[in-house]
Amino acid sequence: MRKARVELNSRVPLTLYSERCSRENKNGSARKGEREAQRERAITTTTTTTVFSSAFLIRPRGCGGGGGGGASSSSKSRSEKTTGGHSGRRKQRRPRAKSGGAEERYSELDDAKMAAKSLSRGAFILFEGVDRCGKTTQASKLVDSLNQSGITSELWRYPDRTTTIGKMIDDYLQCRADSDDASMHLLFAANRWEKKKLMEEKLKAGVTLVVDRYGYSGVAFTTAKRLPGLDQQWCKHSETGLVKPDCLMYMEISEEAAKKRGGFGEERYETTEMQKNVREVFADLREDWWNVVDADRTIEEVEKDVQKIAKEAVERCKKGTELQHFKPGW
Ligand code: FDM
Ligand code: MG
Repeated sequence: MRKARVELNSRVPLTLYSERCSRENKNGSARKGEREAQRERAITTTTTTTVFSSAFLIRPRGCGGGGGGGASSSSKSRSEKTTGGHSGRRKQRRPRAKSGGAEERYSELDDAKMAAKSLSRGAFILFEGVDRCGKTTQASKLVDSLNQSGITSELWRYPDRTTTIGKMIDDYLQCRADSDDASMHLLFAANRWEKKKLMEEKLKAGVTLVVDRYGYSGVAFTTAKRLPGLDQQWCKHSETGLVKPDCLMYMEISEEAAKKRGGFGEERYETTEMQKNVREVFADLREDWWNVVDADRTIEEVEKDVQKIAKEAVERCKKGTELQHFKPGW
């Protein structure tokens, strides 16, 4: 048991903890020894590493009285990591165990529950698709309906044309400026990187972010140019490390339905050829976990599906789940 803990929590100063425990037991505190065994049984019932380690981190307090010494900087940083920066709040709310094995066992289980709760956060819901698939309409409808039902949500869109980088992108898209294709791809990505920290903070604070386009558009549009060197792998690289969405709604619209929704605007990529290529790259990027929404239908029909999928994602994240990031090669 102790060996297993060492593997899972190698950054926690275990020597200190176990030395203290054995000292106490040697001093003839049989009751404390039994309490330890009970705690250990309670902890082994928790299955996830996160919950396990969070419960464990509180052990030095019960073990050595106060736990200040044991909770050195390394265990602190571990605690912050597993609780998404809410460790302070969790400490304050922790019910104090008075005495007796049973009560303390319950308090350990409370700790485990609280650890899971502290991972509770907002959901990152992403809309992707070709132009005129209705993602902007659906994204803003979703934010309204989530907020109305008490789920704090914000609508984000990429490119974010309000930042300095975003203004350069806007000039490029509106053909007021020209630039190298690789550098433009990196600017679109930089526009996401510059908001990564804020995005993480919002999600951890419980805000649900409904995002209109993200890195998938980044990869799809640059790859759609079919330029040597700017292949999918190269395009994905600049997204590695960014926050990965919890839920992706791919708004699938047929070419015929898209045509019926009016002509193209004046922006750089709004051409039949480009949109056709983008559609193909999106099909290639598609993964099993995506929600493919039939966007050929009426706004109301699509909205119904979107809301159901989104609310499930919100619930999942509310229960507690760690933020995901794009891994190398994805
Ligand atoms: N676009 C969007 C890119 O080329 N790369 C990106 O990373 C992103 C997010 O910008 F033509 C393109 C896609 C589209 C244009 O988007 C602006 P809107 O949603 O059509 O305004
Ligand atoms: Mg557009």
